[in-house]
Amino acid sequence: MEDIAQRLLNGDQRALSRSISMLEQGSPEAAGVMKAIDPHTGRCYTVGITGPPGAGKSTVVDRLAELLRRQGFTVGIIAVDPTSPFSGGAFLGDRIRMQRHYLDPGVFIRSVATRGQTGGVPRLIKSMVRLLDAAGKDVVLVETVGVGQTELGIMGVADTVLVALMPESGDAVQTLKAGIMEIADIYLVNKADRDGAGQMAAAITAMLQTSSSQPEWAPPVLLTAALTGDGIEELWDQIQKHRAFSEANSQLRSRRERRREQEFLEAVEEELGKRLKTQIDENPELRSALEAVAAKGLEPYSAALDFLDSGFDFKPRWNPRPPQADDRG
Ligand SMILES: Nc1nc2c(ncn2[C@@H]2O[C@H](COP(=O)(O)OP(=O)(O)OP(=O)(O)O)[C@@H](O)[C@H]2O)c(=O)[nH]1
Ligand SMILES: [Mg+2]
Repeated sequence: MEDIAQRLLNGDQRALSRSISMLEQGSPEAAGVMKAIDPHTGRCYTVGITGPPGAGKSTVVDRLAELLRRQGFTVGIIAVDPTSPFSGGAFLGDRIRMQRHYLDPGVFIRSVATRGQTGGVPRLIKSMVRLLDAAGKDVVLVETVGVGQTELGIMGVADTVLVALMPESGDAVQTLKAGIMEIADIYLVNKADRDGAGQMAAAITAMLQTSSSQPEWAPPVLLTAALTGDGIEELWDQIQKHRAFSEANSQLRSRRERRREQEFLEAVEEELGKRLKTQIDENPELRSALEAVAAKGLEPYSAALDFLDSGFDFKPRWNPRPPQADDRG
């Protein structure tokens, strides 16, 4: 185990890939790797990008990666539930563009399917980012689709959060009001080569003026045309500005501290859930409680609370060992 962690720390991409797979599969060895690499993290900068389907998030990520590589930075890309182009579902042009990154050892691309995932996705992504960090990536870009509540959790992984919209995203702006505004550090209206981009930007700006979710940082609203690369340098400048801002007022530090706390709590919740499930078969107390609940001998909600208060032991019992003669007590 130290071996895979050590290879990862030396920048070995295969060790990185394997570690990520271990995390995804919830393999027990993953914890050992996470522990070994943790002291070597904290150097990379994480940028999240979210927004409605088809807004051009992947194209923006692709352009940012290109710009970062030109500046000599190494890049990690995590695409959560990608429909395009990482999964190959996109237009040929996008795939060809991304392929040049696949051939570049300075870019590590990984997609994560949330469906069928056993663990919590936000926790998984946070751990993944730390692996990329430990493997020496300078910048990690995390793309998630949507403007709903789940993305908010996923976006808790990022030091700077971008919300990408396009001229046709009128409905999405309504959704934004409902919550995503709290998390956006920078807005971009992509596909600025199309009609209506200016109006869209004006609508977002107007919406921002009526709120003060981030009193010290006024999120800029940028126009980009990722397909041609227009506005991408300005975007990177703004990301660096936001970074400088949040470093100066120690917002970055507190965000990262909250993120670690969050990851811990999410992992506890996940593990408890898993252990509870395995114990349904193995624990006689739990079984009899379930039977009583089913037979209406116990009311489910109050019984659940009583059950927890009774000091239920959540320790895993993978291989229950029969009592031995020398056991004490
Ligand atoms: N006209 C125009 N089209 C663009 C621009 N940026 C991206 N596109 C196109 O919009 C489509 C969607 O782009 P993606 O980058 O895949 O969008 P996405 O937001 O990642 O999409 P999902 O991951 O599926 O939600 C592709 O056909 C892109 O080529 C742009 O600046 N202008
Ligand atoms: Mg995409």
